[in-house]
Amino acid sequence: MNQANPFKLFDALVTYLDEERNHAHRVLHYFVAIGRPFLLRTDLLDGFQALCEVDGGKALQNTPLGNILQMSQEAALDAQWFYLALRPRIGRWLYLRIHLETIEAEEIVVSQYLRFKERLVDGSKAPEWMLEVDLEPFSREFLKPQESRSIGRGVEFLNRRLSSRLFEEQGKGQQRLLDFLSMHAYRGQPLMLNGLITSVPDLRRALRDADRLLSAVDAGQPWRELARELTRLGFEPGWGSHAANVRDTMQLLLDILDAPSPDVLEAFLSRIPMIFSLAVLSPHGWFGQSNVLGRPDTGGQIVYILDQVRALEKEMMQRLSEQGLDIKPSIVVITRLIPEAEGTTCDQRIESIAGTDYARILRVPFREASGEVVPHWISRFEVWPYLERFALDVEHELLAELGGRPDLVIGNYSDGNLVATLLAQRLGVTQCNIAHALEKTKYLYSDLYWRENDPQYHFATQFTADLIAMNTADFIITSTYQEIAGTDESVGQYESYSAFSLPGLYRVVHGIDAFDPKFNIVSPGADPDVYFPATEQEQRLTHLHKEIEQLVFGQETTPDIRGALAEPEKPLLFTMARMDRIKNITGLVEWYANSPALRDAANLLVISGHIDPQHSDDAEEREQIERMHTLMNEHGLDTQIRWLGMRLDKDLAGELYRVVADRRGAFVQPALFEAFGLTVVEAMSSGLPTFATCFGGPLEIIEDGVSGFHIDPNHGEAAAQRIAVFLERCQHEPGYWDRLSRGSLERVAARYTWKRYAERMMTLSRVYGFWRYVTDLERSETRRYLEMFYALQYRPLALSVER
Ligand code: UDP
Ligand code: LCN
Repeated sequence: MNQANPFKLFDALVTYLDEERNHAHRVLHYFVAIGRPFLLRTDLLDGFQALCEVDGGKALQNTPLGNILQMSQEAALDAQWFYLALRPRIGRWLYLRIHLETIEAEEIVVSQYLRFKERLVDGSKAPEWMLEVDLEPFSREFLKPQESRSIGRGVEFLNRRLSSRLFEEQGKGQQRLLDFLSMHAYRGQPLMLNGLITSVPDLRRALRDADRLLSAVDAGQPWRELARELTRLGFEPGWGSHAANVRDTMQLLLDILDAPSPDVLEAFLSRIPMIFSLAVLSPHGWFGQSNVLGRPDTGGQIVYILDQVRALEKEMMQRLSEQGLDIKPSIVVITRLIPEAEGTTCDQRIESIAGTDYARILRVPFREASGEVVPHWISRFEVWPYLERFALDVEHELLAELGGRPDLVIGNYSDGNLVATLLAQRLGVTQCNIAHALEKTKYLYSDLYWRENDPQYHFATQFTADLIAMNTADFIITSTYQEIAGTDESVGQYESYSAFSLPGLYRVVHGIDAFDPKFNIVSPGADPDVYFPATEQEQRLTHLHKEIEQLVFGQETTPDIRGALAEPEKPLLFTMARMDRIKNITGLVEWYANSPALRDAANLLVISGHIDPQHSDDAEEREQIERMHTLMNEHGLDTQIRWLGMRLDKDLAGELYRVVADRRGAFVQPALFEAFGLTVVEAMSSGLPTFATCFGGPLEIIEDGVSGFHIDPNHGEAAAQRIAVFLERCQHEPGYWDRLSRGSLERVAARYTWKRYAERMMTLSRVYGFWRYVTDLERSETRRYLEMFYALQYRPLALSVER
């Protein structure tokens, strides 16, 4: 990407357009001739490249116009104007327009740009006046990081801000810290400080006295034996389990009072007993522990949450024990209760979560306005009219279940984040959001053409909910950097909410800022008890081998299986995903079908969908299943592809990855776009070389050629070639497969583990809880603005979704 100063480039463009009018005219009219009102970055770059390659085109290269096009993200045009949205660097945008007759350029502001797009969509119907949503003025006072590399490292920035603030405010910051420490309690039992310490000098004195006392006792002496004397000094439980760590915590606080540093502040805050109970929201449901994966709406999100709560419970228990508190953590995953549960547990109110002691699923039904319970499953695109009432019902049930408020509310996906907003506001607790997959960037022009998509997707409602929830959240966890801010080439999922328009409804000129310190990248992992390398023989589930042998290499087909491998000794290429269009399983089958080299080198194992399209209740899935059959028929693939139209349970899937690794195969994730991609991490954790899409999370998870390979799903032939070359090389150079396998394992161990996730999450919730306490007053303006937006925009939209 061109990192040159965009303002200088703009001046250069003006001069160029003036001096080289002919060339510029040719370029601009080339794009007009395409005949589309909106052009994507690839259209602009490919078009310009094509122009450079024709006669006389060389003169266009390295011109200011070429440079501007290089940094363009999209264009909007009619017969008179050519508008460009420039993204000179990650998260930064500029807009300009060029008049197609005079060939003069001028810079414009974002609302002008959006307005032009609205006119292109709605023509003369586009209203003169539109609601403009602008959240920027509310954060004018807050410092934000400036560098793209700081995006997603919000807590580091916040710690720096907080520590300087504690220092700057001449004692006021320290008093706030004292107030904060004094308010901690658990069910009426004070923690950290009691009423004896009322001023910062008192606190310093007490800390010094305690330090003296602790230096004289045995380091391992438990809190209970120290309690009497420390309570007399003003301290309550929570500082540590024994003399040594109590002393460490107190010294951290003394250091902060002397001269706060970001690291010490984080270390201190992460020891404060603040989080005893969590509410995790995943409303749209079909949430259970078995037989629930595979609905078009459920997949990774359920796997993620179940693994997440197991890891969080462990971490909470460890911290509580280190803090010397005999308190049991409590985690409640809240989803909707579905009476028509089709043999799953989705109709049970409470279900304990396996592998935990204190975590459970609490199911609360959706209700009609009349109060009647909604009996059937509802797609995630249609849950909107039920959520407000659901949030109120959840509040009652949750308070009863926990015996009080949760300390942290974690939302999942657009619906969960909106309910998290409602709950967190009403209960006054810290809110964390997790998107999993924002739909906005998945569907091209889902904002501009929201009306056309409304009957099926209700994007306007969803994006309005997203905007509200991401702005009320105290912090947002993302799985990757690109989820926030994309790459040099592509726009981030959150970044796409910074400016957009829903023609006829409202226009967003500052919706969210990718640089906001509320963003933190905390990536999930894969359950290490299920996904581990094939070489760990003693842990292997060998009793499953017979079943796997039959499933994969059996010569019989059943109503759930198509194809039988004629040469089972060949390595396996393995893929497993829901059969959505965007997962592109049929794309992979087509690449395979058309690549003699790949067909020669390996068999293909597909676990996806159903064999009989009648077994699917989803139109998109049925269409993909039909396509699979067509491909298999047309290319005669039945002896080379084994297609299992079923969902495997976790243990079986885990062992299967290893069986594929035993045979020196590879995993392929061919999606057109993948928000994160848990299967990629699972395959890598099993030591399986992985080929995954270059669009979305896998681009970041895999380092190309080191811990796997990127493939471009839009260039299937090249992708197939890449896989074939790899397999051939493994034949001649056996160490090559091992090298990639090792690379994958090292990568996940360093970045994608649940242990690391839980540590970060628990630290973040404390730091943001403190930040929320320190800045609460300053946030009320934003809250009021968003409340109005909720009432005037979101509610009518949600209520208009057909029940
Ligand atoms: N999965 C499974 N059995 C299947 C198909 C999928 O257990 O037959 C699991 C898979 O192992 C992964 C999750 O479902 O944990 C899919 O998550 P991913 O992030 O790859 O995609 P999503 O479905 O969320 O888009
Ligand atoms: C949803 C997705 O689409 C996947 O890419 C993620 O891996 C999953 O959620 C878990 O966050």
